[in-house]
Amino acid sequence: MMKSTPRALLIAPLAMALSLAPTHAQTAAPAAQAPAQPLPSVDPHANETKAQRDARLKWFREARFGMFIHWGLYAVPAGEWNGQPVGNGGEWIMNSAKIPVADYAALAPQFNPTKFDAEAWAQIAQDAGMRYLVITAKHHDGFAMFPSQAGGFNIGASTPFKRDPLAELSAACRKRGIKFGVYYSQAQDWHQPGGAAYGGHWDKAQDGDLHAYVRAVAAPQVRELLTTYKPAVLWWDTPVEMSREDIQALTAAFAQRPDLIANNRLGNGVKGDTETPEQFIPAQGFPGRDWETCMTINDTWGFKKDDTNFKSSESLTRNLIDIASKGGNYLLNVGPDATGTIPPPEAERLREVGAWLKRNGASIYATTASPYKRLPFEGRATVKGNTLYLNVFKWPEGGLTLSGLQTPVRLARAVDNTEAVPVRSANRFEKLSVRKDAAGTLHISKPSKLDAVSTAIALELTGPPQVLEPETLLAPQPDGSFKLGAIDATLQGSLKTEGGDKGNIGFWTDAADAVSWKVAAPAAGKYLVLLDYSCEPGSQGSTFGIEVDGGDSGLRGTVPATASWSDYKTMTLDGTLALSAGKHTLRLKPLAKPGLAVMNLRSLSLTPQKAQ
Ligand code: H79
Repeated sequence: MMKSTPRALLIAPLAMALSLAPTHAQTAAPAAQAPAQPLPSVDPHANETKAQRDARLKWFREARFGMFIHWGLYAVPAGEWNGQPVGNGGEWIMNSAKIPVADYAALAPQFNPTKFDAEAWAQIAQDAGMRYLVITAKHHDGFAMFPSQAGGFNIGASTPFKRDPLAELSAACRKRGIKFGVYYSQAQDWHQPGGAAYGGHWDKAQDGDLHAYVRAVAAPQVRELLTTYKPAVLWWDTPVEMSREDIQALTAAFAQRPDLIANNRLGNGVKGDTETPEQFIPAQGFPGRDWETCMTINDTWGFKKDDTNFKSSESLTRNLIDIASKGGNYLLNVGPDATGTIPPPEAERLREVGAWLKRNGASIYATTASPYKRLPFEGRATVKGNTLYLNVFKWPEGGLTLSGLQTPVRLARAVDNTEAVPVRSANRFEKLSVRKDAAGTLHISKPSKLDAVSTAIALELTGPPQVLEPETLLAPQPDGSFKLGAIDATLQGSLKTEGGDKGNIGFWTDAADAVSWKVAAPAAGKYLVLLDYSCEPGSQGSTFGIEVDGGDSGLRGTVPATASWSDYKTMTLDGTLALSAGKHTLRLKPLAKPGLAVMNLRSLSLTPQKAQ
């Protein structure tokens, strides 16, 4: 299932496993050539100024919440083939069940989603508080959800449904001020000859040249999409083996949409506008980059009739708050069925998120990332101008406190208290008291009504929030042991954390990347070192060492395999780590990486050894 796949490592193995024509690496390079001139960038936005970029991305940065829609022919089998449930996402069924091209194409005449109502879908998005929408114009199965001149396998030519969902939906969005976007799978296409396929082609009808496919189908379809539906977002996916010429062909029509926002999945090193963490929330965001977490509402993107593992509206809302606090957007998916209906349990959860946003949206929309890495309560912070918003998931028993805020508080108020203050207007709100103690810590009074999902509070300051957060210096737990987790780690290189407080450090595909923590040892002592880690079979055997304050401690480890990237085990290193009293920097540094990645690391624990 998608849930237990090595999220941190999805894209790399995908690129490696695709069966394609020989790559440049496999072609013998001519010897003794003059060094190649760096080629001009193929990124259409490479030359814009910061001001131009800020203007282009303004709406996206303010939007914070969007609807992803995966809708296509795969809604017909709905996760089942020949009466058997098929694993993986519903939109992957053709590949997962290795369905022959002709058999899959035979689904098209059965696809007649007469209940499709673009107005109703756009209304669901609007009621959820979503400010943009991205729909699959063509997924990996190669079926275009719009009548296309550039490929015969599409909703206009191949189905009894004689309508154009993209035209209807883009119009319904425009009416409501919702930005309209399209997803387009530019490399994988399991129907057209030459299209790429994860794991290789399984039907001769798929064979052909990828670059010819891009020229004949993908690039012309992208042009059709940009000129006909005038999308604000273009969402590429699974880039593989895209040559410079492919990229140029695919982006040739960008000139028609100068304000287009395109993600980082085009290929050939094009960075695009947005980072796209899939199915996870990066623990520390992507400082300096715009980003968007895309996530399923259950465990599939495309409709599966048996998947009822819906996330609660509480966790969806808190995900949105978490993402906003890290400066990102939440692109939350729905998977409409073959009749054209968004499953009612999905619509219902979106309505509930929307109800919370209606009351507390000021703490989300048009905000920027939290100035805090950690808060002393379960919750998150965001910033808008001179206002610091706190979203408190669980009101602390001992009252709400906040340290490190240097900017004076002018006024503290509840963001939502429509019940406590019946006549609500711009200048009617519930005021909260703020007391500053001798240590400079703020104590904020409790609003009369707490929200079960998250209580939003606004601290209006005399200027933009200045925060002096004490460096994350980890103190021992009551039993004398130290727990060094992902959220407190300092990451070097391209390492990323995911999953918040209980998260892990992943994407460890470069052995030059290291991770460190700062600890404060109350007294000199010796510690056993334990790792909470995972490592998929095939990637085991990486070795690493532990440094203390830049010096080699002599401690070494070798990573054994666990069942999968999501199966965590504990390993104890041979020997002990000696720490003198005081502050130290501990660094875990790979020495060799024979496989794809070093490991996923949840935490390092130091357990004190009794003096002999
Ligand atoms: O459209 C959604 C996914 O279908 C698509 N991106 C999101 C937005 C996506 N395509 N590929 N991937 C994500 C990553 C690859 C996942 C894989 Fe697998 C893991 C390919 C093989 C193992 C999932 C599990 C698909 C097949 C088995």
